[in-house]
Parts: sequence; C-alpha cells; structure tokens
Amino acid sequence: MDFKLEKRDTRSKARAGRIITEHGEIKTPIFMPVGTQGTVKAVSQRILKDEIKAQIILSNTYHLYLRPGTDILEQAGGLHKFMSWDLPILTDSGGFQVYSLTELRKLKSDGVEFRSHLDGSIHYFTPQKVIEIQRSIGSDIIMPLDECTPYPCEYDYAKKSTELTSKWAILNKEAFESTKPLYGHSQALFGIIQGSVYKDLREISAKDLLKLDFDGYAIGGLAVGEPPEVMYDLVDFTTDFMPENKPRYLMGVGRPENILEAIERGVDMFDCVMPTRNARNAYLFTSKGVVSMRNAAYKDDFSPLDPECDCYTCKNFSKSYLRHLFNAKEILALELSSIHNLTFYLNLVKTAREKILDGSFVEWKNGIVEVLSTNVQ
Ligand code: PRF
Ligand code: ZN
Repeated sequence: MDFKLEKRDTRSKARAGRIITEHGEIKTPIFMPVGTQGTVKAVSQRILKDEIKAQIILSNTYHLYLRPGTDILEQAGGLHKFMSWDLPILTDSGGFQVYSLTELRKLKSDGVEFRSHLDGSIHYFTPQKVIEIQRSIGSDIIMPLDECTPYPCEYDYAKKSTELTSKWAILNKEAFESTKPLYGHSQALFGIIQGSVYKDLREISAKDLLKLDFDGYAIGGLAVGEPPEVMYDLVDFTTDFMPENKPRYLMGVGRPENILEAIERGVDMFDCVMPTRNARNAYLFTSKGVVSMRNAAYKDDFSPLDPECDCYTCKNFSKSYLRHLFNAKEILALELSSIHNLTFYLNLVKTAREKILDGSFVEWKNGIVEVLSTNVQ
C-alpha cells in the first residue's frame, strides 16, 4: 500500500490524497460503506460499485470469524472472491465489536475472552489471532486488536487501557510481520491511537504507535458518546502527532457534519453505519437536512427526494413512492434508501476533496455544516 499526499489546504489541516492498493486507488478524503458480514446491507456489489461508486468497503473480523468462519473464507479464496468485490476492503479487528456486541467478556493482559452473540460459544481474541483471521479474510487494510475505552472513562482506567493497546500494538505488528498474505495481494497494517478524552494519553499513545511504523494510523475511542466539540478538539490535537505521509482514519464517524469537521482537522478516512442504518429506518440525508420518509406530508409529493442528488433513487422515484414503500413494508424501500444515503455520503467526501483541491474547502464546509444541522422532516 502506498499513500500520496496531493494537496494540503492552506487555511485548514484538510488534505487530499490517494491510497494505492493492489485492488485499486482510493481518493481521499473517503467514506467507507460498512459491510459487516461481507455485504453492505440491502445493496448489491454491482450497485455499490457502478451506481454508488464506493471505492473501498469496511468489513468485520469478529462477524466473519464467527460466521462463515475462516475455513470457508480460505476455501473461497478470501473475502474479495467470496463476495465478488474486487475493490479494496478494510477489516476492523473485532476488538470494538467484542465490546459493543458481547455480553460476557473477560479482558486479560494478552487478549479478550468473549461469548459469541450468535450461539453463546466462548472464544479468545489475541493480537496474533486477529492478524491470522485477517490473513484468512485477505483484506487490503488490517486493523490491530485494541481496547476502545467507553465514555465517560476514569483517567486511571484510560491510562491502563491505553498502555494495554500500546503493548498489543507491538504484538499485532510482530504477528503481522511473521505471517504472509494468502492470496497473492499484499496487505497493510494500521495502528489505532487510543487515550479516551485525555490529551496526555492521546500523545503517549500516538508516540508509542509511531515507533512501530504502521502503514497508516487510526484514531479510535471517539464517537462513543462524548459531545461533538470534545471529539473535534481531540481529533485536532491527535492529528498533529500523526505522520503527514500516511493515511489517517477516524473510526466509526459519523454524521455528515462530523465528517466535514474531522476532514478540516486533517482526517482522510471514515466509516459509519449511519447512512445504511438510518436508510433502513426511513431517515434520509439530503442537501437540505434529514428527512423522515414516514412523514405523512410526502403522501402526494411526487418530487424527487433530493433534486440535487444524482443517485438512481432520486433520478427515478418520488417521495410519495418511497413513503408508500416504507408504509407497505416493501423491501425495495431499504435498497432505494440505502443507495441514496450512501450516494449522499460519497458525494459529500468527493465534493470535500474537490474543494480542498481548488482551495475553497473552509467556506464550503461552513456553509454545508450550517444547512446540515437543520432538520427538514
Ligand atoms: N477501535 C476499533 N474499532 C472501532 C473503534 C475503536 O476505537 C471505534 C470508535 N468509535 C469504532 N470502531 N478497533
Ligand atoms: Zn439520491
């Protein structure tokens, strides 16, 4: 994997770049649609690539390990072949999912024991284990096992947790270097900076990880319930310690305005379930704000959802029809809504990139953030 920084904004820390992988180039800033179980919910791979123009998707080690399992993934020749997706894939390590999905878990110094949310069976993830699983998956970008602190989090706990993530980072890196890709394409390994809301811990975490020379760096442990302003301040603080010449990824973020604020503070990559999950709940993002497709006001509104959107849904269907599909519980509602929301997110980061390249990012961002924080309904 390679990263080319194309332009640094002169009036903010925003950057435009390119991540080059053997499955293709990713133009940054980028949003990665979430395909937890080897599918972006309600959207086929063809639509994702040809209509939505996704450049990379995110999948999850935790889910794929539990089902279908690494034996099936290896027999299939890796996740790319299994799901017929020939563009880049990033996989999260499972650390975060173990915390958010499993009831019973035991954190130990060399890993985390957890009970499957599917059948209650007991499993153990270590840094070595999650690297092995991600070798079986064959993702282009591998994430290491970390601990994502909750919010709020006591300083003493955050300090111990950050130390554990640093210790694990060394083991992740060793496991990565002592194993090889299985499917003929190379894989990259990122580091995840933790430290909760404490700047001194963020600094220590960043410095610990920088020593290990990862291919890119992620900011973890944010968007876990802290106020947006706190998150922006920590992102701003943390990106100052992150290398210029490597991609920077803010994990699990976020709302459109969160993404723009983080781009302004020097982040290149994002993922979030919000566009797809909200779509399935009839919450659609438009250039004028968020709209609920269940609203009775759309009963006889035959205009497109967002006249400024060039997606398949907006080009072909009315609000009245979309509302009808949701009311009638038709599954097409889920697909059309997901196509629109993902297109909205991808257009947002694409425009951000264009504005960075032509030097007008900050004015544009301020205008958009203003509009996006209003609620149309
Ligand atoms: N760590 C990992 N995955 C994550 C996070 C993290 O801290 C977050 C935090 N928002 C989302 N996904 N491994
Ligand atoms: Zn649309």
